[in-house]
Order: sequence, then structure tokens, then C-alpha cells
Amino acid sequence: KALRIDHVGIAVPDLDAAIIFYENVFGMRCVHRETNDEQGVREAMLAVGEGGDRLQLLAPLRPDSAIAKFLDRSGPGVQQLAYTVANIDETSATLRSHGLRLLYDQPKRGTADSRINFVHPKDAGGVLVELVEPAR
Ligand code: CMX
Repeated sequence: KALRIDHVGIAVPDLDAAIIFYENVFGMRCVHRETNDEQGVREAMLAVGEGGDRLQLLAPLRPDSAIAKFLDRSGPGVQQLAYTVANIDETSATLRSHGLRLLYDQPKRGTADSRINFVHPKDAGGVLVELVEPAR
């Protein structure tokens, strides 16, 4: 089951400009940055307030990446909603038993060495759902 909202992911064309915007306008704080070559993204995690709420900014590394395609098709905006799960293998099996398609046979590496997978947006009411099992 979903334990909490891990983050909301927003596709942006320019990561540095977006970080400055969210810090200056909404008072968020950039707490993590990394490049994920496999996913084709440069990303930043912004803390919203003092709880655990997180906004993820995603910028494309390559023109053939998922984020570049999303920007081409839809422009900047909300690209994904991510839930924290305790055990991604168990959650994936449950979702598959409900007939939902997961994008990867096995979880891949996500932010900060988490394990991630995605539910196809066509199977989740038009929302790209990411599952995140945090690194121990
Ligand atoms: N949210 C909702 N719907 C989406 C979507 C999104 N982010 N991306 C695509 N869609 C829709 C498309 O509009 C399309 O709808 P229509 O058929 O009605 O036009 C449909 O889904 C399928 O589109 P597609 O052309 O078959 O597939 P895409 O090439 O657009 O790829 C997806 C979509 C989800 C498979 C791809 O974006 C993907 O593999 N995502 C997972 C990886 C990812 O997003 N990585 C970046 C983030 C990394 C991280 O979070 O760490």
C-alpha cells in the first residue's frame, strides 16, 4: 500500500532557473540534487516547509528522454505523482494482480539510491504514478 506521498514531480526545461523560482517565490529549500543518467534527468528535491513534503524538479538530459518527450508534448508541468512504499516488490505484485501495467519488470534506481517503478498512466486514471522504496 501507499504509505505517503513521496513527492510530486514537475517537468522543467531549465533546472537552475526552476530551483531559483521555487526558492524565491514559494520559500522552498533545495535539499538534494543529482543526475540520473539511466532516467535521462537532472533533478532536484525541494523541501516544502519543515515536514517531509517534497517537490521534485525534473529537467531532461537528452532529447530522447521521458522528460524531454513530456516537455515536447505537454510543456512544463506536473509529470508524476510518487508514493512511498515499504516493499516495492510486494506492492508491484499487488498492483499487477489488479491488472495494472508497471513500466519495468524489475525496479530501477531512483533518487538517492531508492528503488523505483512506474504505473502506466493509462492504468491509473491518466496519472503517471511512481513507486518509491527508499534506500535503507
Ligand atoms: N502523465 C500522464 N500521462 C502521460 C504522461 C504523464 N507523465 N506521459 C505520457 N502520458 C500519456 C500520453 O499523453 C499518451 O496519451 P495518449 O495516448 O492519450 O496521447 C499515453 O500516456 C502514452 O504515451 P506513449 O506515447 O505511449 O508513451 P510516452 O513515450 O509518452 O511515454 C511513459 C510515457 C509514461 C511510458 C514514459 O514517460 C516513461 O517511461 N516514464 C517513466 C520514466 C520517467 O518518467 N522518468 C523520468 C523521471 C525519473 C524519476 O522520477 O526519477
